[in-house]
Amino acid sequence: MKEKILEALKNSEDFISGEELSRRLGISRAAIWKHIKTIKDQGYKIESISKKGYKLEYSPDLLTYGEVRKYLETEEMGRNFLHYDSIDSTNVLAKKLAQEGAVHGTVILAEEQTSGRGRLGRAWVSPKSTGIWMTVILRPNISPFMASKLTLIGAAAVERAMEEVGIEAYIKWPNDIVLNSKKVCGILTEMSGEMDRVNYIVMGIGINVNTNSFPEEINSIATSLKLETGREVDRKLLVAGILNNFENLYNKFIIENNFNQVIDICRNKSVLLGKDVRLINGENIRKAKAIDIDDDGELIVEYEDGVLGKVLSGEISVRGLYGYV
Ligand code: BT5
Repeated sequence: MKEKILEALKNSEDFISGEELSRRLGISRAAIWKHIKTIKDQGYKIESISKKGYKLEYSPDLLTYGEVRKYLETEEMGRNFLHYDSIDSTNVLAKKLAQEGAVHGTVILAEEQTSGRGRLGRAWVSPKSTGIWMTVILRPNISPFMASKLTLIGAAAVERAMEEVGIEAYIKWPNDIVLNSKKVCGILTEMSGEMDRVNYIVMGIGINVNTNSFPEEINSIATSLKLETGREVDRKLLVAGILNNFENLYNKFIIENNFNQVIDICRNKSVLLGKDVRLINGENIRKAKAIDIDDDGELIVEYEDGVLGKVLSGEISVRGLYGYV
């Protein structure tokens, strides 16, 4: 109901009376007044004048479904959309909701995460309303070993969406998006499944959008779209753009088994190819040269002894990025 009232206010250039709203929406004027109060508490400025009614003066920069919806062109992604002011981690909640049966395409988005997570239990810095911290719940009918491909679909969708808002970003296989040699986005894909069947997958995407500064410990490796472009970027457009592109690329892969476009994007926008890299596997570090990304999304490397190898996932560091000299 709250969304409907906001919608009506947004569509009306002038004041709209409580009576009119109550007639249109079939609830009492007292109920309208209560909803208006909650909407105001969210940061919307609504002028109210007796006899005239209500007028929306200002909408805050919030990533609610009501704000994102008008840019969404999807059928499934983001059509069930849960928005939180503050939450521990969208991936953690997504897993719980997926376990309880949440539908494919459900998006959980928070303005702030108090315990955002990266891979291997690392922390993800997620300050209030300056970034995009969201997780999509997916229920693909694929075998578990295909799951790592979804991270690449996510990375390609983020790259496309950034391009659509005029930002040229690069992909650091498999889960980072990079701008001017610094990390602007990370993706965390987690799966629940059995040997031959995926139960569900949650894909968390974290993007530093309008962040002005970072804590000391990541200051040298992290950046934001605003810091690199010198302008504020509309988070709503970016969220919708990611979901639109993701649904497209995801359906091509799942329905048509067509992964070409994703691979093309990951290859053309790769920061790794042709570079000397270190493959990090716990304590084990191996030097290699990144040669290609094959049609399955695996990284092809050439080790120092000239032997070629395939890397399915993992930690890669590359000279010139994130402070590695
Ligand atoms: C990632 O892990 O890059 C995956 C990040 C996924 C975050 C999203 S936000 C929505 C969803 N909910 C969650 O709780 N998580 C997902 P990894 O490759 O392990 O990189 C983590 C490392 O990146 C950290 O150890 C830091 O060095 C660095 N880092 C932390 N916060 C950062 C930030 N905001 N921007 C750039 N780098 C950051």
